[in-house]
Amino acid sequence: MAKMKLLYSPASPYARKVRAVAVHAGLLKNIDLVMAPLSPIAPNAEVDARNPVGKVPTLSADGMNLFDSAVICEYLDSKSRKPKLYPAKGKARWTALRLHAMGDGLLDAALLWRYENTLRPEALRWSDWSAGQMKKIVGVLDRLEKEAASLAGRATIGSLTVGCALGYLDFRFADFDWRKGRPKLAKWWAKFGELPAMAETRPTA
Ligand SMILES: N[C@@H](CCC(=O)N[C@@H](CS)C(=O)NCC(=O)O)C(=O)O
Repeated sequence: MAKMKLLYSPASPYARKVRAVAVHAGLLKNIDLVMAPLSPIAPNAEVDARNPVGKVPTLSADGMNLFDSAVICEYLDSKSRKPKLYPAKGKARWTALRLHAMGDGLLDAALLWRYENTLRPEALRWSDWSAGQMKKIVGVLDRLEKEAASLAGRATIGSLTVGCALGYLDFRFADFDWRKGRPKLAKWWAKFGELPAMAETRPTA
């Protein structure tokens, strides 16, 4: 298989999803990992040249530049000979995709909160905006606690994404005790987080 190239950041939870899928699929050895530091106010020329949205992860493979993480994950899964992370059909598929959307939704809100509170000049910060993002984070966590049973069983793109989202909260929101009042989710993550796909992709600053 021709070498692929992943533009990524070791702290990015979306890029972690892609790396986790690559570990699960046994494809990491086929991917050159290239660090591409960036933020909305400090773009990266190499990323911009491959991805008009200017975000990581961006994967170059088969003569294509692929983004965003959901597309890259599905591409890697399509190349995998390991058990598929995207169930082919039926309720299993929609459960996995819905969990994927919840994990990504949590991450989108967490990243917006963080940009607001770290990148934006302090005098311009808007607390209602941050509170609105935090409400989404709490809403997803509470829903996941109620639906923790749907995370059980073989890993899917849904459970991997939820894992990356919880790992991101541990990494960037350490003071926010998401485990409090959510024992089922905490118990699930304690075990799931030890899978190679998760253990080998822990975020670093
Ligand atoms: N929906 C995108 C989100 C990717 C994303 O927001 N990545 C962040 C790093 S964690 C980024 O590139 N931010 C730079 C920017 O927003 O300009 C995906 O799933 O790939």
